[in-house]
Order: sequence, then structure tokens, then C-alpha cells
Amino acid sequence: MKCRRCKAPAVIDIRRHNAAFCRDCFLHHCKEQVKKAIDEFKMFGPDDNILVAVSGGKDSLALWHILSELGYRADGLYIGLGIGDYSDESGVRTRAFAQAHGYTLVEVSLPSDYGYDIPTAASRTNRAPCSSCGLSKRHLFNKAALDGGYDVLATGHNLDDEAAVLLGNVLHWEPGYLGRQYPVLPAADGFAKKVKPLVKMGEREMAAYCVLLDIDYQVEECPMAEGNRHLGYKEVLNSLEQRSPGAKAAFLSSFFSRGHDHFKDAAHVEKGELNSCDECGSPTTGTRCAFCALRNRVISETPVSIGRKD
Ligand code: Q46
Ligand code: ZN
Repeated sequence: MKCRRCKAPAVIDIRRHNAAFCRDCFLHHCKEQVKKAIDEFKMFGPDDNILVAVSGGKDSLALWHILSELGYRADGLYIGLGIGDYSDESGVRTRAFAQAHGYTLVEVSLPSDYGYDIPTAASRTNRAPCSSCGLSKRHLFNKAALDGGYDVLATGHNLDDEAAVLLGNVLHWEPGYLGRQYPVLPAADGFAKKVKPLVKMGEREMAAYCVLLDIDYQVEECPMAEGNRHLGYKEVLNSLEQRSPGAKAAFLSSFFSRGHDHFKDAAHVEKGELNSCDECGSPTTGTRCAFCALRNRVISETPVSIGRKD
């Protein structure tokens, strides 16, 4: 197996590109793919300040590294979710990575700043852990990007993640979700611009990127992910990909180029008219945003002291 670019011995093959690469050409390829996504979807420019949501996993650490290598001004945002050892270790890895590279890391802790953690939220609300977790993260990502004056918030969702979400949205024909599923969501009143620069990168490639650069990432899966239906969708798509390499990327990219536009209006309709949350000022269709409602519900039964930042 030889490198497509320089003909040296290859260290990785990417079947959907029908190509193999040596170490250096693979690292170059990853940066090129990210650059391509940034340009194609007009994610941001060289003068923008980017906040990268980092979890300590391979995707977000690799994204932070690639953006910095490409010369962008990118700070990291780590949210401590209070998921036992998993969160402790993810935090340690993220801090060590930031320090080793001289990157700026912004930290928010759900337990110390907001008085609850994800396992408690899940049990107190009877919601799936990922539902409370996703809601909390979305709110805090947005808040950190706006409060910090960043132009854009970048997340490490990769091709596999996005294809799995798309399959779920299609299986349930969710027009509002389909309308919002795009690599760029523009800024709006109370909402930061959000981008996903890894949409052209597979999960396996991101792991290889970290291994080849000795990036020590959190390899453990989140212990609360069990039952997350996206894991099942990923398995289905992987077996499809096995049979016909490129199927996953084609599914996702054809949706972006040919399907998404048909659902754009549904996304706007679902948002409805927005007010400011009574408690935190975030946009909401009611009087209190979903984050404050969740937090109130969880902490009203949790006797802990709360040091609020907002
Ligand atoms: S951290 Fe949170 Fe994920 Fe764990 S509880 Fe689910 S959403 S799986 S990316
Ligand atoms: Zn609120």
C-alpha cells in the first residue's frame, strides 16, 4: 500500500476516497478536508475568533489542533458534566492538551457553577441522560460564545455523527430537525453562529490523526451513552459503508446539496416567536428557557450550594 501523494509506504487507507496515505500526507489530507469544509460552507474567515467546544475526546481535540495549525484564532471551551471518573479524566486530558500546546481554555462546571450534574439531572427528570446533557451543553456553549464575544462556536461533530443524526431525522421525518441540520447555523438574536468543520472527516480518521500526533484523548465511551439511539444508527450505516464504501458520505453530502433546502422553512416555523427567559435572558418561546426549567427542576430537589456565574 503506497501513499497516493508521495508514494512512500502508507499508514492508513481511506476506502471512500479510494486512497492511502503516509503519516505526513495523511495529516496534510485532514487539514485540507477541514479547509474544504470551512470554505464550502463559508464557516468563518481568518479574522474571526473561534470557540471550539472540547470534550477531551478525539474529534474535538483534533479539531482544535487542526484549526490552530491552519492559523485560526481558536480557544477551547470545556464543560465539566459531573459524570464521575469519565468527566474527571476528560477534564485532565483537555487541560493537559491545552497546556502542552499553549492554547487558551475556557472552563465551565455544571456542578460548581450551576449546582447539578448529568447523572442527577437524568434521574430527577426521568429523561434519558443524553437529553438533559445535550440541552445543558447547547445552552452553555451558546452562552460562553456570546459572553466571550466569539464570532463562531465550532463543534467536533464528524461525518459519522452527522450521518447518524440524519438517518434518525429521516426515519422519523422530522422537518424542523432536518431544517436545522446543516454544517453552518447563522447567528441570530441571542444565538451564536455554529459550525461543524469536521463534516467531511470520518471517526476513524480523527482517531488516526490523534494517534499519529500522540494526542492523548479520552478513549472511554461516556458511561451514560447506553441506549443512545444514534449508536444503533451508526452501526447500520457502518454495515452499509462496509458493502459500499462512500455510501455514508454520499448520504450526508447529497442531503446538504439537494435535500436541506426543502426543510429550511420548517426550521424557522418551529422556532416561533421568541421572548427572553425570565431567569437568564436566553431566547425562549415561553417565559423560561428549557435550560433554566431543567436546572430548577433538578436543583429544587438537590440540597447543594450554587455559585452562579450569570
Ligand atoms: S456526554 Fe452527554 Fe454525550 Fe454522555 S450523556 Fe450523552 S450527550 S453520551 S456526547
Ligand atoms: Zn434561562
